[in-house]
Amino acid sequence: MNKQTLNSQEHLAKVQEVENLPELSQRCSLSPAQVAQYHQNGHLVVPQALAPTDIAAYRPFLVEVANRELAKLNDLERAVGTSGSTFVYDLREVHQAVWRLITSVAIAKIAAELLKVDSVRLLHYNCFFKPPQGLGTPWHQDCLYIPLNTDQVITAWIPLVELSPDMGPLTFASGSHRAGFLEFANTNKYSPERIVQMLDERGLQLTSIGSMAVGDISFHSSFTLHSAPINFSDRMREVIAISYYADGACIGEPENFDLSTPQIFQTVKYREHFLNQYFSGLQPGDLACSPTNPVVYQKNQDV
Ligand SMILES: O=C(O)CCC(=O)C(=O)O
Repeated sequence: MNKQTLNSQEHLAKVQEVENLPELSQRCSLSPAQVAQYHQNGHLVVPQALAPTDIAAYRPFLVEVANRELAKLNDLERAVGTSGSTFVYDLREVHQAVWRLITSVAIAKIAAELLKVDSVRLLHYNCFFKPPQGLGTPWHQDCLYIPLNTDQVITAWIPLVELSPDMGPLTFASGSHRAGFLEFANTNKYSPERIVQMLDERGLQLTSIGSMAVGDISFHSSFTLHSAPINFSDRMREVIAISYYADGACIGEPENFDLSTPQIFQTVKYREHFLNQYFSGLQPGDLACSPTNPVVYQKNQDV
């Protein structure tokens, strides 16, 4: 919704549309087995975490905002479906409909329960709109670009359309979240085949999400190594991702990265971008709290 190009009546109608959006219903109670599975593997699909009708109601706004932001990326970034160097979405200027979704208790509560914490903050959100024949997403760990001193960061990966296995589903190295920083993550030093071999040598099994229905949400830890293959289908893989962190986490010390590869250099730049834009003025050891990163779930309390 571009406010500048709307007359006041059109603008009012749009505002009304946002106001009429449903409150996302909480429909999910995690079992102890699901929480244990998340901790074992570092990832978990929660079936029907949201009502498909809720996703359908929010989708037009999410797609409109995503398309506007994706148009600003370069061709390579658009082919992958996201940017590895700047925010595609920026929490400092968020469309109202998107804000309602990304701060919704329905998703944040699941994130908190999987992290086994009482309270989570919004870290950031992103879009992963991989076009037909769009390129694969390289193997990476999110923790390398997140400037926090905690492993209690989790991402909710939310398809806006039904996903089939040929649409470039996320692929995880199950259990890799327990292996710390992996030297072959976020680097183009190794071919995908070599990485698969190295994972095999470490006994880490690959798990592809496969199909997902609208309403299913995949959660992964920031330390879990993951990638996605090419979108072989003729449909756009429309996904948005919301990341949360345990309230109380602090700004971390920068890692001592080997900056000899362009990809890791890009990761370091992205980390700096993150720090400057969202946690501006904060130093390592400071509590990671800022107006752009509010508490979105607090146990036994309405936020
Ligand atoms: O959707 C993708 O291809 C990558 C998603 C991702 O890296 C993430 O959600 O952390």
